[in-house]
Amino acid sequence: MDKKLQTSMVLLLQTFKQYASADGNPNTLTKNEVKELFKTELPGFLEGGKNQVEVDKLIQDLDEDGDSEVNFSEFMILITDITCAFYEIVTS
Ligand SMILES: [Ca+2]
Repeated sequence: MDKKLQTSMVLLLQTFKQYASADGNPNTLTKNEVKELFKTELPGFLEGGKNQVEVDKLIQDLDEDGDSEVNFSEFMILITDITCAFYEIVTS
């Protein structure tokens, strides 16, 4: 399979856009959109977004510009962190 990285990048973009478009600003994720994304795309992570306190804390940590929503750059930081954590597990 060629172009795995390119395919992954397009999927990241499409996934972000899909959830960000649900509500309000189509370029940012609200708390509810973050919860939906976790529940569907990362089940098992933060118990699928069920723990509101953890979701709130995560958004607070991610939200570098302080607007209470998660933009694409902030989303990518999260994905990078999670992917690096997986890498540690897989290679240890
Ligand atoms: Ca939105």
